[in-house]
Formats: sequence, C-alpha cells, structure tokens
Amino acid sequence: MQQAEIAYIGLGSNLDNPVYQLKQALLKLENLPHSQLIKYSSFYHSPPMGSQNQPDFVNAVAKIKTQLPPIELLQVLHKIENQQGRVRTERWGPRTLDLDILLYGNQQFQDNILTLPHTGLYFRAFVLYPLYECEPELILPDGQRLQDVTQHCVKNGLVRMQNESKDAE
Ligand code: A4P
Ligand code: MG
Repeated sequence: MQQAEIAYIGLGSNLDNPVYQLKQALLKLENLPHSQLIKYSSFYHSPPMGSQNQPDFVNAVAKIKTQLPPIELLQVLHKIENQQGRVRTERWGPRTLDLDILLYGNQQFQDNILTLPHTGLYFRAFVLYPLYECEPELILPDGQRLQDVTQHCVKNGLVRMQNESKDAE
C-alpha cells in the first residue's frame, strides 16, 4: 500500500432529497477502505450549471487522507454513486450523486478516465467556495493560491445552506 495522500472530493446531488444523498455519501466516505475522512464543508445550494431544465443542486467538499491510488479511489467513488442509484444519462444532467476527485495531493495528470486536478475546479463556484471553507490556505498544484482563484470566481447564485461541516483535524 502506498503512502497516504490528501485528496479533496466534490459531492453534488440534485435528485431524491439531495441533502440526504450528501449525508449518506459522507457516511460512506467515513468508511472508505485505507482512508480517513478528515473534514467536510457546509452544504451549498446553487442553480444548475448546464441544462437549466433540472432541479437546483446541493454541493459540498470533503477532505480525506487515503492510501488508495487515484484510479482505485475513482473506482470506489463510482461504486458509492451506483449504490445511491446514480443513472448516467446526459452529461451535466440530473443525478442522485456525483463524486469527483477535485485534487489528489499535488498530482497533475490526464488520461482517458481521470484528470487531476478536476477540469471544473478552477471555474466552478460550487466547488471553489466549499473547498475554500475546508482549506483557506491551500496552494493549488500549479502554485496559485486557492484564495485568489476563489475570489475571482463569481458566486452564480451559490448560497451556503446550513452548517453540516465537520472537522476532525
Ligand atoms: N473523470 C475524469 N477526471 C475525473 C475526476 N477528477 N473525478 C471521468 C471524477 N471523475 C473524473 O463523469 C464522467 C467521467 O469523468 C467519469 O467516468 C470519470 O472517468 P461522470 O460523473 O460519469 O459524468 P458527469 O458527472 O455527467 O460528467 P462530468 O463532466 O464529470 O460532470 P461534472 O463536471 O461532474 O458536472 N451544477 C451545479 N450547480 N452543481 C453541480 O454539482 N454538476 C454537474 C456535473 C453539472 N451541473 C452542476 C453540477
Ligand atoms: Mg462527475
């Protein structure tokens, strides 16, 4: 098993009681093999990016420490999505649960199944603001300060909903 790395997971849902879906997903992240859930952000509400003909989203970000290599982590996250009834239809369409690897250590990597950092990280308010809540001092793999990137990202209707956040640090 490899050395532990810090990874940040983006959670999103806009179907079948999104708050419940995120809470269930966090319980599963607490039981991820060879990993530890360190903290997670508040939940945030936002209008859909992409097709407007779908419900609003609830998003959050979790920080984990994991010995799973990135591809194995992605596979485990897909399993959790499937367990929670994820059906893949249209890209950017409605979903019960979306789990994205936003960052995995400082890795910058791209192949057919995995891109690190996640391609949406730099311009999605529903990812940047909860990540910033978790880790205000974070330096991104390209050397930019998360604080600067977040400040330049318009909120696009993003609202912090409730303080569900947890910090085990
Ligand atoms: N993939 C590549 N890199 C990664 C990564 N770092 N983390 C691949 C996770 N997956 C990664 O994803 C498609 C493929 O991306 C996966 O098979 C994986 O190998 P998917 O989850 O199957 O499909 P998707 O989610 O529909 O596509 P995509 O492009 O990942 O969508 P996004 O970027 O996740 O966006 N509006 C609001 N307000 N909030 C949201 O959370 N989410 C989306 C979906 C649209 N609009 C939204 C939100
Ligand atoms: Mg996704």
